[in-house]
Amino acid sequence: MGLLTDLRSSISRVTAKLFATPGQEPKRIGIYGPPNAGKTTLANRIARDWTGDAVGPESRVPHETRRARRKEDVEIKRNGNSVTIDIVDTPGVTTKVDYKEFLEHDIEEEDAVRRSREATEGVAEAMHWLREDVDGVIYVLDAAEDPFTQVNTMLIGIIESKDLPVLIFANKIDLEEASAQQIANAFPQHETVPLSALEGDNMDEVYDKIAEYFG
Ligand SMILES: Nc1nc2c(ncn2[C@@H]2O[C@H](COP(=O)(O)OP(=O)(O)O)[C@@H](O)[C@H]2O)c(=O)[nH]1
Ligand SMILES: [Mg+2]
Repeated sequence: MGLLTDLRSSISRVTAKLFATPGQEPKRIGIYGPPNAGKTTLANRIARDWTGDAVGPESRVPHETRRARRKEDVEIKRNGNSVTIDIVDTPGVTTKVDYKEFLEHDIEEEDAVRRSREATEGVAEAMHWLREDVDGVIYVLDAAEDPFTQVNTMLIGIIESKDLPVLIFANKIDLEEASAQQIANAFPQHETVPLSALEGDNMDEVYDKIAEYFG
């Protein structure tokens, strides 16, 4: 970006801040969790429900979201109140990104290596955003998977140490083997909301809680 463009965008950011109605500044809500938990499916459902367009592609291939994606100014209206949020869909945070995972999904080796490199950078980027740039976190877990992992414990710990408001979403409750209770037991200090982002189950409670926690 050129200096002039930079300057112009800083000026417009400052002016926007100066003239914004107090309390109307959108909150930046990061959607975090391990790969394949359904973060992008959820981000897309929220964006579609309230703005009509999606955030990005959902995929059975792990690490399809390798960069943070953002949808700005999503206005959620609840019980006469409205909250405006910027949804940030992040790559799944994991201890291991292996290019062989991509090979299993019929991706050529060269492409697989590139994807795994991007996924690793994406994880670093997601962690940077968590430290610097989000006002609240939606932590998405696959309710059919074991919630007791080092990554979950570490991320929830970081979120707690930053005193960020956090909601835990127990996703994929449409699956027979899903247990939202197991997730609630794993993180009793936080509120757990069961949902199916894919089927759209329990979205009313999801929006009530988003408005309550982040409004
Ligand atoms: N059964 C079921 N599958 C889901 C649900 N949400 C997402 N998925 C599937 O889980 C896979 C990963 O979803 P995605 O949103 O890309 O996960 P992300 O890696 O966390 O962004 C895709 O195949 C989705 O269709 C859900 O609520 N129920
Ligand atoms: Mg994703």
